Amino acid sequence: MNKIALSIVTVSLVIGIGIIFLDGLKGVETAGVQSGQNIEIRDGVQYITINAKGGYSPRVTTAEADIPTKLIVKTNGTYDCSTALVIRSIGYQKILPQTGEEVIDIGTAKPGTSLAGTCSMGMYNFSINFD
Ligand SMILES: [Cu+2]
Repeated sequence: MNKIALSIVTVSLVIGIGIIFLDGLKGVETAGVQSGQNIEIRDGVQYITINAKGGYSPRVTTAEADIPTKLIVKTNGTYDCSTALVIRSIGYQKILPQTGEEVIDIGTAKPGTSLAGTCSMGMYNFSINFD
């Protein structure tokens, strides 16, 4: 890597960390969204919506088991690392667009199981418990 590329990377990292820090502070206010408001069942498919910005919201969702389920992860001007989404149990890892909706098929969960999502650094997380 040449010096210019290296300094671009360094500057990007510094800006990135600053934004992550600021968004992390904002995330504290938005983390209180209640579970249950983010689930919709349409044509036999359960859709669970998670907002990704300065962390994931809601942090904990209780959803229905035994029904085909899709996770919708929404970003909206998200410049922090919550765009780097990892759902280890299904082998999912992707950098989401800064604004958009990512639909992830998570299959049909068994009762009593849960699914955990994190940012790639493990700093932010959310979980979905299936009843
Ligand atoms: Cu992170």
